[in-house]
Amino acid sequence: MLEQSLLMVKPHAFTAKKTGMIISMLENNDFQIVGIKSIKLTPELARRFYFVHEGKEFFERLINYMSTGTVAAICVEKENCVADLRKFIGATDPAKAAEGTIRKVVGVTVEQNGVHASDSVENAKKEIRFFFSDIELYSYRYLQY
Ligand code: IDP
Ligand code: MG
Repeated sequence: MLEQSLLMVKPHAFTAKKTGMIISMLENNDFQIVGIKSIKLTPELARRFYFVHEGKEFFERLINYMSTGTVAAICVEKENCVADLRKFIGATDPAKAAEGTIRKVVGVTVEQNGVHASDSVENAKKEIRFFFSDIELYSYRYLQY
């Protein structure tokens, strides 16, 4: 089924100028860009985005890290997008990420693992809505030039 998902480039990867390469990796693997922006999350916004992890041992560090610098939010579309994107980003721990995955290439540590991707169709819808309004999303899939 044609689906959309949300990929976020984390602060260290954005600062290290990896965003362009990540976009190329997505486009070269049939993920079509439907929306894209950069934003500096406040701690409050990071808390809202990662609320499911509230109370976990790493939560405060994650919130602090995610609000240290710019992130890029990218809404992508393809068949089976949510599962395919999770597979394409690789394991949470970059040391365990498979060859050719985004985290294998840009991940440094479990926290600084380069990118976030939605983990379900339902969460993808919420996360896309978190970053984008209607006029910021457009699927050119059926346009022909
Ligand atoms: P995911 O990003 O692969 O979906 P989650 O378990 O949802 O992984 O965790 C969200 C984020 O929290 C991870 O991407 C990672 O940056 C951070 N995180 C998860 N587990 C740990 C940990 O044990 N130590 C430090 N950071 C962690
Ligand atoms: Mg997750």
